[in-house]
Amino acid sequence: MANNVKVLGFLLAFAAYVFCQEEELKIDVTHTVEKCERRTQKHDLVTMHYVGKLDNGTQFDSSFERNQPFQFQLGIGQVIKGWEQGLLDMCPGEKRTLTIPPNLAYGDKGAGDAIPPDSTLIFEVELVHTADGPVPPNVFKQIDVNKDKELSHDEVSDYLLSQAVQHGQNIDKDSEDHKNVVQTIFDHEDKDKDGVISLDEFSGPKHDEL
Ligand SMILES: *[C@@H]1O[C@H](CO)[C@@H](O)[C@H](O)[C@H]1NC(C)=O
Ligand SMILES: [Ca+2]
Ligand SMILES: [Ca+2]
Repeated sequence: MANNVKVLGFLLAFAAYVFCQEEELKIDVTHTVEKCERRTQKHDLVTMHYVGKLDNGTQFDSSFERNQPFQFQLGIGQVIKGWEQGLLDMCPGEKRTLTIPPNLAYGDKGAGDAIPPDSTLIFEVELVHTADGPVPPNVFKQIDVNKDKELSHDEVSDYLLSQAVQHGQNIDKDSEDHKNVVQTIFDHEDKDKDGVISLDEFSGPKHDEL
């Protein structure tokens, strides 16, 4: 019985995964500008106005109503994936309608009372301003001391110890606590369980250009 439930759970998760993969972001440019000073790129600080709606037309958020545009940095996970992808290569003054499937928005959890689970979101966005933002540190590169583009147990362990020292803490490298922390990181990050964390697997700050 318990096994059947497990198998069923797995099949459902797999089906949801396959289904989600098929859903893509839709970008409609609704207003273009003739003279574009600069197009948005990863790590830009962008200022924008937006109206957010559910796909049945119910509005759940609007920066116009607050009378204040929203500012954030692209490419560092501050906003939903649909925004990260849908606001690139955009000119100040340009307007777009983004139709964002749940897997690129708030997924099967939804958000607060306003956004139910599995909601497709429609955002009407207008880029007000864009400017260079700070490039975040490449943590992967910092950890990968021997530069083989993989993180070993020792490299992760040494990195954590060096971070602790920088924060004025002294951790015993052979303590159970420290070993558990390293193991937890590998449980989470080493997806294919080959004992090293590859650049693809690594979920922390990294750049493609290594
Ligand atoms: C749209 O969906 C939301 C959330 O399910 C619901 O609260 C709202 O009443 C719906 N609006 C319309 C116009 O059907
Ligand atoms: Ca390495
Ligand atoms: Ca791996």
